[in-house]
Amino acid sequence: MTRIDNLNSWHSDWRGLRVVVLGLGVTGFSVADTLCELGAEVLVLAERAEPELEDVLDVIGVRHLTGAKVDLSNEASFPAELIEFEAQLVITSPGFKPQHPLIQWAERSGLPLWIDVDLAWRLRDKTARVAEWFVVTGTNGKTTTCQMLEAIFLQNDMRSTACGNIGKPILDAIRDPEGFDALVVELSSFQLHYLGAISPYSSVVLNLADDHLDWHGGFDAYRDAKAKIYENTRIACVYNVQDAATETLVENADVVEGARAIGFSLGAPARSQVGFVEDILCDRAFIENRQDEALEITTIDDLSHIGVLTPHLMANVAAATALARSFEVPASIIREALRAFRLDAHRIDVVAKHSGITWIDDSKATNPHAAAASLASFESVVWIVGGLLKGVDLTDLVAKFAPTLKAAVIIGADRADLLAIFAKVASEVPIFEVQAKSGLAVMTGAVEFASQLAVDGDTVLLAPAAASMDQFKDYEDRGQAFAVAVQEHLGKS
Ligand code: UMA
Repeated sequence: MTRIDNLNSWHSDWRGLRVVVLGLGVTGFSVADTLCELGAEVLVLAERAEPELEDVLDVIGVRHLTGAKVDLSNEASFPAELIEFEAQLVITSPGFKPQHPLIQWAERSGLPLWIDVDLAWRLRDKTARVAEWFVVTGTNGKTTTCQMLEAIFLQNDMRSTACGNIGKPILDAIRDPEGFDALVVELSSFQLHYLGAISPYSSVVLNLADDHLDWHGGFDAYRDAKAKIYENTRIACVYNVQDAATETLVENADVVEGARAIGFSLGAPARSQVGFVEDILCDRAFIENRQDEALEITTIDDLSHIGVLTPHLMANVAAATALARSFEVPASIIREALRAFRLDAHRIDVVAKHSGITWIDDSKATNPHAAAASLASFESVVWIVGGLLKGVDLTDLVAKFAPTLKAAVIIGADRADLLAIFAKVASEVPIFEVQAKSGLAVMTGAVEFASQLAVDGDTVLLAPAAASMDQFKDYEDRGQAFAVAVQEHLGKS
């Protein structure tokens, strides 16, 4: 047994442990800060860093080598300080690809390689109130599902927070002085790739489709990373009845004895499922007599205020409900929480309705799977599409929705790829290419084109099926620019 194997608690002796932390974004900072509090010796390495974070590290006395000060692009140029440090553990930020020279170096050196979630799991007993973990992944809908589950737990008078990939590093939640009853942990495929052993209360893979293939090096590696979420689950492995791949992952998982496989469905629930009987959401999983009965949770009417009630959103509601019911949250509480729930901006957000044309911002649709959910919801669409494609092929998506497309307005850095795809599988769809390079100008151009094509009854849909960082700060910035461009245009017209 090594020293690392014994470090299983906040109260273990972490003092003097030499840890290399990779990255200085929100994850790297939270890891370095936590380890510093525990008395470990920390060396942070990053190719770029916010000066403010570096300043804080200086104040707390954490060493860091970042930006132009280091060349991390190949092992020969690694700083001498890294080798002299004689690390005992490496904790990476999720953005580091498995092929990164530092990751390769850590693996070759036989060093334990963790992600922040591994550290958080070991430190979860910081306060007397030790939270149960509900872990959520999937290609799409993670954030919405996590937010719904958090809202349900809060309504149930539990201390709960959504954390992880959602934007709040999990170690920030772990270090909360009051502790939590439940952590709703959104995990990305990057985090799951590096994750070691945790044992969540319940877990879910919402859906599985192509995304981040360049990072993982292919679909199989991406799927295998997602599969890890079910490992060691104690109570319920929740899967998507409409997405057979997720059920297969459950079947192959090594879970704690007694853990159940629970399906969520858009259709009527079979035994051990949560689903919709016409317009009523029902539980046939966590009731005594599930052979013959179903428990009403809520109705479509109660959900209609949330926004455009796409099948995708209904699936998120069913998944969050299944997770909450696995913790025995009463139906009436779930219903109340969902009645009060509101979606974040940029998720199938109706920006304007004017002259019979509906303008919709779904900037959050950063991959084809999310864009498909959006496109399927409307009959005649002028589609604003494009951005950074991340190695994902949009051919199937374009081919599938070509019949409902009035036109496509192409934005983003990877426009040439998209133009070729449209020429190949949707040559009848009129195409417009926006040449502007970044920011509002891109959306002003896109909206200008779209407005010339859309007529009464059409939807102009920003659902780019691609990441935003080529032309915008992030997907929120992209959605915001769209909304501003639409308002400016309508102000003029
Ligand atoms: N870095 C390098 N070299 C690399 C990669 C990163 O030096 O090859 C350094 C950067 O210079 C910077 C730091 O690492 O100093 C950034 O680390 P990071 O890219 O892992 O980002 P964080 O700021 O730590 O944010 C991460 C998640 N980002 C990614 O996975 C890319 C955030 O998810 C998450 O909210 C946060 O941790 C808290 O858990 C964002 C995301 O885009 C929102 N996630 C992807 C998605 O949802 O599709 C996976």
